Amino acid sequence: NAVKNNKISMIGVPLQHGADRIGVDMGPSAIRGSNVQHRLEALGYQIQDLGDIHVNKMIEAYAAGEKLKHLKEIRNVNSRLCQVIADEIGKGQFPLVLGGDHSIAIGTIKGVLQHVNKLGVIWFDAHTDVNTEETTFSGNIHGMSLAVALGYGHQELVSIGGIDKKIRSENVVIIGARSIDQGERKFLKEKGIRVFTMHDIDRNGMKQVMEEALEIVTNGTDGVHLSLDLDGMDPDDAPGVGTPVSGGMSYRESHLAMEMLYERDCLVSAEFVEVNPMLDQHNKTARTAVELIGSVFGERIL
Ligand code: HAR
Ligand code: MN
Ligand code: MN
Ligand code: MN
Repeated sequence: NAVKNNKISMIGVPLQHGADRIGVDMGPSAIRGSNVQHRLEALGYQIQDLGDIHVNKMIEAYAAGEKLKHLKEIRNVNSRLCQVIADEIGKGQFPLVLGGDHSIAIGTIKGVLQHVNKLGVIWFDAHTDVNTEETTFSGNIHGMSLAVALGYGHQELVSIGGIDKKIRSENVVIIGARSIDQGERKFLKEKGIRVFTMHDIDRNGMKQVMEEALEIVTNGTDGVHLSLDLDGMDPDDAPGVGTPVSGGMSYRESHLAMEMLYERDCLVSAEFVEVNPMLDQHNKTARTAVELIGSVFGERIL
């Protein structure tokens, strides 16, 4: 746990095979370059930077007729990530994962599940990432990672870290959603997943949304994972993302969410994904990611 345990292992995952826009593989470098380590050390944490998980840099065109793009490489990277996460938690470290496209949530969550049986998940995102082989229009695996963590999708992905290791729909909340595919709507409804859309945030405010969200993810669980896709934020505040959607969470709303998460003291792991420096403006999105990381680990204005 981030507060009782002040030891953090930082793991970069320069994966871009799960998304269509190139450049998200440079996310970990951009976040490190924005002084994430010093920021956390100033808060009293001991940081071990484990470097990057190996990713094959060659992006060959996916085979014609292959529905899930780059399935093999994404499976390999996530299997390695799963093992590293499990090892670090086993040593008593708090894993902080830097992406990379959002398909890396598969490896992170599967790794945490090796130690935490009942895991709550906060999925901060403009999208809901619950497509499967059957419903995906794009074939991009970053749009499927939450479904896989719940146990649905391609067997090559669902089996990473063990097919029995999965999260439960009643322990998941999605915050900030505003772009949901037709097949995803059906999935979310069928599984009864609680989605706090931008409408809910506009109407009730982030404070109330987070109070409800924290109640859901901590109820009957042994810990909570934060999976934060930077495209959950408004593109004005986080322009360096591959699939921006207007009308997102503001800088202040996002910070409030992080601060409330810290106060609740429930996190066992966290990941910050989809930072694409090639699409960014003066590294703004990476710097924003680092500021959110500061807040979720206890940084305060006064
Ligand atoms: N739902 C769309 C798809 O499956 C878009 C996925 C969006 N990309 C992400 N994930 N950044 O949150 O392709
Ligand atoms: Mn996402
Ligand atoms: Mn997204
Ligand atoms: Mn704005």
